[in-house]
Amino acid sequence: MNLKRKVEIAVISDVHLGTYGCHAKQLLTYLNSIEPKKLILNGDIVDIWQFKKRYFPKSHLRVIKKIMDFAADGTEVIYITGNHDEMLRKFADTSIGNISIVNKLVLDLDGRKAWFFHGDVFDISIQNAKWLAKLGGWGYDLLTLLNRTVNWCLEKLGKERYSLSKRIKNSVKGAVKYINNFEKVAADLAIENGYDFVICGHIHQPKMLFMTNKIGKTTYLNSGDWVENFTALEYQFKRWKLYNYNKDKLTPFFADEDLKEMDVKDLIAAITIVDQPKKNKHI
Ligand SMILES: [Mn+2]
Repeated sequence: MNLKRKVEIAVISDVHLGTYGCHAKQLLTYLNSIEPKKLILNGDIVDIWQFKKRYFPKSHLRVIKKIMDFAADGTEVIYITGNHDEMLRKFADTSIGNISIVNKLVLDLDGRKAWFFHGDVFDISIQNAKWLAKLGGWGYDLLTLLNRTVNWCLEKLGKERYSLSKRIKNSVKGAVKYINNFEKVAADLAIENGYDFVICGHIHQPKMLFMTNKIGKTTYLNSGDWVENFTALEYQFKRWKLYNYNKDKLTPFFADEDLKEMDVKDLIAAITIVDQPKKNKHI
């Protein structure tokens, strides 16, 4: 019997696997409860910056295994790179089986255009982002370039890279302003480019906002994170829904038993050996 909830698209971001803040168990429970046609991983899924700390527990491996199982079972998995997993940007526009890696994504959703990107493109300066947004199609590309150049220079100078989370933690007042600006700039950029939806992550603020300016309107969505909020975005029956693990009830489901019984060695083997023959899985 299949009791999993069918969704057309599920979007998660800012999971930060490999860090102490990541709530992999809750995420796994959520992933086990759904059956998405498309799974969009909108950046900062694996925290490669933190890798040197050598923290990668079993539950974190299980999340990776689960994502690969989705792909093996026919879910289209799209990994959009973020700033904590930007090493993957080297592999942008490549795909292995049902998994593809991209820097941004545009989808047609029942005749409406949806634009997905992580959102770290606004880190360097929201002021610059504001006027670059006015450049329409060029705005995003120029911002990407600016962001990379500044971080490249900082690294060459032996300085620390730009960290939004640090900036946000530095002042609450500043954080609120920054978040508002982030949402506004993302929406302006989307309107300028004619997108009906703009879907980001990065700022760990789950949200669904209808936004207008002089030129037009758009819907801004943010999938939140699995560090504090435990949220996801779901698209089904032509509408978006913000899923909240702590508030929304899970549909009754059966955990994937084979995943539960696997030990660390098996899990590592399962996610590193390609073309592994598929076991008989009960759904
Ligand atoms: Mn990020």
